[in-house]
Amino acid sequence: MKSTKFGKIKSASSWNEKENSVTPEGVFNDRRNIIKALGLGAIGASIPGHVQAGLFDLFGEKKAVDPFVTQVLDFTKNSAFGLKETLTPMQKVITHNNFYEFGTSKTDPVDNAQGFKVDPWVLKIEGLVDNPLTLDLDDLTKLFALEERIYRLRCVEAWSMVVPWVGFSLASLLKKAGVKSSATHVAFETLFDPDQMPGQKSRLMGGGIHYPYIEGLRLDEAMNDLSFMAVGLYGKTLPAQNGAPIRLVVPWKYGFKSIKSIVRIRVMDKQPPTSWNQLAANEYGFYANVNPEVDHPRWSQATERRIGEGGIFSATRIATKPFNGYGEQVAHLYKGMDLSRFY
Ligand SMILES: Nc1nc2c(c(=O)[nH]1)N[C@H]1C(S)=C(S)[C@@H](COP(=O)(O)O)O[C@H]1N2
Ligand SMILES: [Mo]
Repeated sequence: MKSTKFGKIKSASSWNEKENSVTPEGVFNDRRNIIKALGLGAIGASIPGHVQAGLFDLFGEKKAVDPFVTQVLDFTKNSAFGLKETLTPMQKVITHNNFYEFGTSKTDPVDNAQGFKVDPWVLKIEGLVDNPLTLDLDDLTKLFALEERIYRLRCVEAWSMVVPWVGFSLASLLKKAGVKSSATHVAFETLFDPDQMPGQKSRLMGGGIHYPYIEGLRLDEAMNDLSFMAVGLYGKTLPAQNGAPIRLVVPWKYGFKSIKSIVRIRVMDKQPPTSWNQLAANEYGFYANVNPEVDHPRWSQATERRIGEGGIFSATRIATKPFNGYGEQVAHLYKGMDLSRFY
């Protein structure tokens, strides 16, 4: 077990370690977040050090059992996006990750992303829009009413989860920016900060991706009601390893489209290049719609491992559904397209 700012987390590399206390950066961030969560804001910044330490101690108990010491979000549950399936336990959602900026193994992100700084954050919405936007960290949770949506997440590696995200629709953000009529596509870019993201320093550790990580959608896909900007999960702000402070979630596409820690959204009039497609175009297409009938060149996509209860590698194998079960909402977007060619 390992103590992090998200609580006691079991990760492969720390199985043999005995409990250790949070890192100095973790303590610092926790204290700032607690002060923020209490609404003390600027007052918190001017509280003398020993008082802050006391405030922090007050939460010591909770910290041990609660995996997030970050902000609790205000949101409403959107029942239109509920699911009958069992939620993936939160400990799995926040410890089994793909975030190659922090390393390529599933536990690298939780091990290496602690202390990741999201404040200050700048997200720009630019390109073919009438009102380019520059949002700061506060804007991300305050500009739009937040809602919770439960979505399936299906990775191209044939595992899946069911996650309660908190956020707002991508369409509402694009509408605020005012998309020009000449626009056809939307591109997304992750933070580039090799000092914080060790995978961006080394080709090997970063999985060969040419950073910054970039992704894209066709404009009609981006405007579809399902396309979601997540700022939280399980009711609280996103842990770094899940893409803090803001990430895309496109539930009918393979997980690699759901780009994390976004700093730029650019509305364009052509299809943007995308990271995984640039790395291996024969394996990862621009569309990347979940499709049990189109196999990856190296494995079948007919079934998936639903990450669930039990040990860290345990899971049940289930059939993969076309468009990850969201065909009713999105199949019309691809009418007449050969989906084995546009994979
Ligand atoms: N910037 C960035 N975004 C990313 C990735 C990444 O490596 N870097 N991995 C993707 C992949 S392959 C998947 S499956 C999902 C995983 O999201 P999760 O870790 O929150 O489950 O994030 C996606 N977004
Ligand atoms: Mo993935």
